[in-house]
Amino acid sequence: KVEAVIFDLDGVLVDTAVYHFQAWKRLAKELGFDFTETENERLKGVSRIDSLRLILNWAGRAVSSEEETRLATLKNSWYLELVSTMKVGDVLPGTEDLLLNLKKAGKKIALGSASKNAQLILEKVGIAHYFDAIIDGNGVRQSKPHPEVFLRGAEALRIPPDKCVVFEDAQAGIDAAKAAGMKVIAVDSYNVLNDYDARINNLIEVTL
Ligand code: B16
Ligand code: MG
Repeated sequence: KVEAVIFDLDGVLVDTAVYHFQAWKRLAKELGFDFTETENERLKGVSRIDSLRLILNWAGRAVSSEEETRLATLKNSWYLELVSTMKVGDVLPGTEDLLLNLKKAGKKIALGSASKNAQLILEKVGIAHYFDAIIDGNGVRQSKPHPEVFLRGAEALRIPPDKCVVFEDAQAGIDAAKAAGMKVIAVDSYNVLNDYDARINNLIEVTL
C-alpha cells in the first residue's frame, strides 16, 4: 500500500521548464552559439552546473571553474527574473486537487527536486504548505539519476522506499526513483520516457 508520494517539481507541478530553456538560450546566445529544444530535453532533471557543462560541451567550449560559476549564476539570475512573474495558482493542471486529495487520504507528501529554487517556487505558486518534506538541490550531493534525493525524501517522511510513489517527467528522475526502490509514475504526454510503472499525460488523470 502506498503511504507517501514524492513529487518532482519542474515539469510535474509547475511549468518552469520553459523558463529554464529561455534562460539557457539567452546564455548560449551571449556566448555566441545556440542549442536546440531537443538538446534542452536532456537538461530536464539535471542540476544547474551539470546542465551548463553539457551545454558548453555541445558548443565545444572549455572554460575555467571561475567562469563556470559566473555563467551558472548569470543564467540563474535570468531564470529568477522569469520566475518572479509566477503567481499563486500557476501550477500545472490537476496539481491542487491531487495534493488536496492526498492530504485528505492521510498520505505523506514530499518534494524531490534538483532545483535550488524549489522552495521559492512552491511558495510563489502557493502550494508549499502541502509538503511534509522538501528535498531540493540545496541539500543533495548526487544528482538524479542517483537515488539520493528520493531516498532522503522517504527518510524525512519516515516511510520505507517501497511504500513511496514518485511522479517524474524526466528520464534521469525515473531512473533515480527506480534505483531508490520506489514505484514511479511518468508524467509524459509525448510518450518519450521508459522504465516507469505507469504513464499519465498530466495530473488530472490521477485518481487515488
Ligand atoms: P536550478 P526538477 C530541475 O528541476 C530542472 O528540471 C532542471 O532543468 C534544472 O536545471 C534543475 O532543476 C536545477 O534547477 O537551476 O533552479 O537549481 O525537475 O528536478 O524539479
Ligand atoms: Mg522535472
